[in-house]
Amino acid sequence: MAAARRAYEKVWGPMPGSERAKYLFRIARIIQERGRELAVLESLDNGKPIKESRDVDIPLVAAHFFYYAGWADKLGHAGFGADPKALGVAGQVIPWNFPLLMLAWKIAPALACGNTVVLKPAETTPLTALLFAEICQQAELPAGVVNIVTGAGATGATLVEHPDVNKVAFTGSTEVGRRIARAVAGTRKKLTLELGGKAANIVFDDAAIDQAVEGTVNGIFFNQGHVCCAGSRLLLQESIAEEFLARLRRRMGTLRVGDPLDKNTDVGAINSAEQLERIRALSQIGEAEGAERYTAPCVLPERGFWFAPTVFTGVSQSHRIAREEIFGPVLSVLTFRTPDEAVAKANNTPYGLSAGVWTEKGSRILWLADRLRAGVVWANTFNKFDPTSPFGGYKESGYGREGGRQGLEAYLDV
Ligand code: TXE
Repeated sequence: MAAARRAYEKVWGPMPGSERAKYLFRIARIIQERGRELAVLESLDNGKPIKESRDVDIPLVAAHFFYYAGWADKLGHAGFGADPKALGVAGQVIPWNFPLLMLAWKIAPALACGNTVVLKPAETTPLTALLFAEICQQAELPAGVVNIVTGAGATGATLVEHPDVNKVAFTGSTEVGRRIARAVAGTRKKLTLELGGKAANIVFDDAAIDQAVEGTVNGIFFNQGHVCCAGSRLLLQESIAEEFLARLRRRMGTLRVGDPLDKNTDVGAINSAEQLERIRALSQIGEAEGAERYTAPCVLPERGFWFAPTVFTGVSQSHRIAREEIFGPVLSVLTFRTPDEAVAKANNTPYGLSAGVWTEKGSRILWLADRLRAGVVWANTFNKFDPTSPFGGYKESGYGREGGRQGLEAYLDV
């Protein structure tokens, strides 16, 4: 904290934006150059398939640094006032599902605006954050601008409660988010929270079915379902439900679960024994509540933490698997008849992070996007991310936005 404060007062805060931009561009380029190394390390540490860390995570990390590098010298007169000021030192706590990408979402805008940071990675996935610290040194970023502190939840709490922190940014569970909101209440710290979700992926009878099946698979099995915006509730229009589920099961039969470092793997390892236990427990509750379980017929490796892609049908809105975030490769299927019913069911959740709509009707997409209480609504696609688009939740999914121009507001006095 002292190093971050010193760097903010003496070096990074007073530095012109055009100079800060040079460092951020340099970091972005080194991330690209060392992309393979970062991808392998991310898969080793987190368990996600190498094709995802290589083609999704690491390219998005570089894109974030490029994008916010571009903002560093353009903050004045961009809707934030003539000469907006950085906040000071940001304390940032991130989860284990997208370790380096969550770091990029937090650090890139903070630095672009002139803040310095102290970041705590999740206890099970600190490796790419530590390699990132090395990359900052390689980019000759002034000492103290970026500080990585590893540790468990208690370290995160210490960081959040530290009196010298000006801004707290958190991504993680809703429960810890609430605890952090309480800790920050009554202080002058600025806070943004990105918490859980229970997204509805809504498929209408006029949708391109095979594309929607693909989007459903990507929506829930991408990154083993360890995704806050995962399409964990599939809402099918009744007339196509049977046909759709038959095709979905067939597709699930072709998914390869296993070694994250194998380029052919589609679904990798569950991140920890604790998370595996949570997924198992909620799935058992789903069965006990009377939903019908289908498990993809795949061979799981003997050692390690694995969970086969799973779908529950006959799910009703009161079932816990329709209400609670499972954060694993488990899909709950509900049906609807009319667009109004789809909206009502989709919004019947304490969360509001994302939603998906599958239909060939443009007017229907706009009609739904207007009514779905979710920060992101995807149309005929799912889990698409872009640094230019703000991301964040309604309701218990948190507040504040990351990404885009809006993502700068969290790190500026406007
Ligand atoms: O999260 P935690 P866990 C959800 C998901 C998952 C559940 C539990 O449903 O099953 O949360 O996961 C740090 N003060 N999400 O237990 O504990 C912790 O060290 C400050 C959704 O792993 O919230 C880690 O760095 N920090 C989610 C980070 O918080 C504290 C991503 C997240 O861990 C702290 C992860 C405290 N008191 C889980 N206690 C999403 N939104 O994507 C812990 N931490």
